[in-house]
Amino acid sequence: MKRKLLSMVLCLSVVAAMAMGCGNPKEAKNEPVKTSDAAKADDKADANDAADADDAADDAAEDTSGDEKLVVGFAQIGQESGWRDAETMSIQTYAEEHSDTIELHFADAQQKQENQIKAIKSFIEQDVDVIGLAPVVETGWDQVFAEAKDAGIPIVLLDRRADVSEDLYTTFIGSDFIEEGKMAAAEMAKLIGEEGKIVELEGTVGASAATDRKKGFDDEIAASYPNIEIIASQTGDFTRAQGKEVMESFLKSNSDIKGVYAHNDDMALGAIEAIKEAGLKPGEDIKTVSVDGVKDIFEAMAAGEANCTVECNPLLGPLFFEVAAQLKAGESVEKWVKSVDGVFTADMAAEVLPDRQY
Ligand code: GYE
Repeated sequence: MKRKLLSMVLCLSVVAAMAMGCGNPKEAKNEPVKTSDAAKADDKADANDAADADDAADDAAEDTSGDEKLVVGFAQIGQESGWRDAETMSIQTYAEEHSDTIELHFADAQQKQENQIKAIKSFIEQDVDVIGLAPVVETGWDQVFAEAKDAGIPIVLLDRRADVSEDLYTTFIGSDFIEEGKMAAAEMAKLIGEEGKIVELEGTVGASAATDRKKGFDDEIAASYPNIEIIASQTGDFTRAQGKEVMESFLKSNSDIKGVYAHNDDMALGAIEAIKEAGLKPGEDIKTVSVDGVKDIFEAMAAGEANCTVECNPLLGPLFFEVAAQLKAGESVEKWVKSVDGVFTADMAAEVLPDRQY
């Protein structure tokens, strides 16, 4: 009882801190974190037919468990971006709304792989039904995944891939990052008239979302746009602060940058600040293309300060629990449950902005 109260207090401060935009208290330990009613209001949107997923997850959880709950451990990366916060909210809200059939153990690894590994080990000890993981980097998972496999607990990779043999995880739910990079390259080419110097802000070193967004973009530029030159490419770790810092240094050493491609919107938003501080106009003097589709980039596009975003939907909670319920029921799932991404340009921003859910 005491524990429940503590977790509610914790969760209320999480939601309050998130609402103020200052990040939430770190959850280094594997304490279950529950969300409050306030959070639910923010996360009503459907992700990839989330409504269907919602029903199916409900059915599956009820059909298979009787009065036994679906117990899921989720090892989140951290709070590096608006996208990540939206995903966390989607997972926690879904679990809270289905607390009669679902028990969620949530860990925030504060961007550290060692914390994610610790969380997985503790989920194994707790003998959860399914382990969910957004792997901060691609490599280094073999041993702990093998431990989960030995314990008979399936691993579901959410939103980023892990570089392990296929028998060590059940499925990957997420986007085709190479395709996102290619779409971004085509948009950048259009924006700058297929010629000129551009710079690239990369995501976290070793993260599949960064490696593949770079590969898709760079390969497409090299193959189809001989007059576009990527003059600098450096990591900004998927954060706004580092996106700004790296862009500042790019601007100091180059005077003729025509475009910036950022592996996520937060880094683009940081770059926009740096461009303004350098006395240039983002969206005009320097065009922007980024990935995610968070509300802030739509606002920047509507204000004429950003040009394009490739949407990557973070509202994966319903789908994740649907898959978890299927696994608990012993059903097989596809090896890759693919998210569908789309391109949004500045001219669409004002119209779609009121309906953006994250
Ligand atoms: O694009 C970025 C986040 O893994 C797809 O991680 C995700 C990426 C997302 O921090 O904003």
